[in-house]
Amino acid sequence: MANMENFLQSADYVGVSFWIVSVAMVASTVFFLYEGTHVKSSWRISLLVVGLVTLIAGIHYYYMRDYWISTGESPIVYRYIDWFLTVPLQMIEFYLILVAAGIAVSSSVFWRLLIGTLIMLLGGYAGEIGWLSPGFGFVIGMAGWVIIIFEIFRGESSLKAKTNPNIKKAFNSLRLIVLVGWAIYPVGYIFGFITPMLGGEVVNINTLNLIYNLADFINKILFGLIIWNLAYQDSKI
Ligand SMILES: *C/C=C(C)/C=C/C=C(C)/C=C/C1=C(C)CCCC1(C)C
Repeated sequence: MANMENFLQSADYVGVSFWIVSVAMVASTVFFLYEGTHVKSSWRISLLVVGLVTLIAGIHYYYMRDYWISTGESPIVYRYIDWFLTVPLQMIEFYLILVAAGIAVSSSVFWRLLIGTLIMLLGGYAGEIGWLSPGFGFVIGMAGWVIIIFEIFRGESSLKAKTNPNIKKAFNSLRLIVLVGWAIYPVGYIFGFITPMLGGEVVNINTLNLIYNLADFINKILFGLIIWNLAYQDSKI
């Protein structure tokens, strides 16, 4: 008999979700990089950045998928290395779309977004690998997210974005991603770590990974499509 446990099984629905997302990341990378050559030159760097985000995620998903299929464990290290690279790139994107529209913003906008991101991810990582209790890691992670939300809803970038109607629209969609799309991650964490512990059970890695995979699909590919649409509309005229 062949060594079947190294291959995807039909009953492994979390494995199937890893598989689908890994392929979707590769396909969207090709799409974003290709489309980047067709938009107005001021938008090219923005599309390159979203293509890099899905490229980095795609590489990590191939490893996460194999790790999951052959061990049945949560690929925590791969997942967080991916997030530590891709979330800052997405934060740069907020800055880039303002710059692409010719709006001057100070670089402190980017630094505030980066600091919020690092606090958010370090809190989550420490909670997941057991450096901190899952509950305490969660509280730190939430604090980082609040810093980001504050900057894009009330900070300098939000005030500057209001000055251009096109950018205002895009900024509103990106805000929705960060507020609603990103909310899927802490929900995954709660279902994976907090609720099982309240019931005295171990971590629920199936639900955790399924929700994270769905969240990455939405927040990387949909995020990229919003930027692509903005670039596309702006290049037509
Ligand atoms: C491409 C990857 C993205 C956009 C990842 C985003 C991750 C988050 C928004 C994670 C958030 C978390 C909290 C707000 C609380 C603590 C646990 C985390 C790290 C899952």
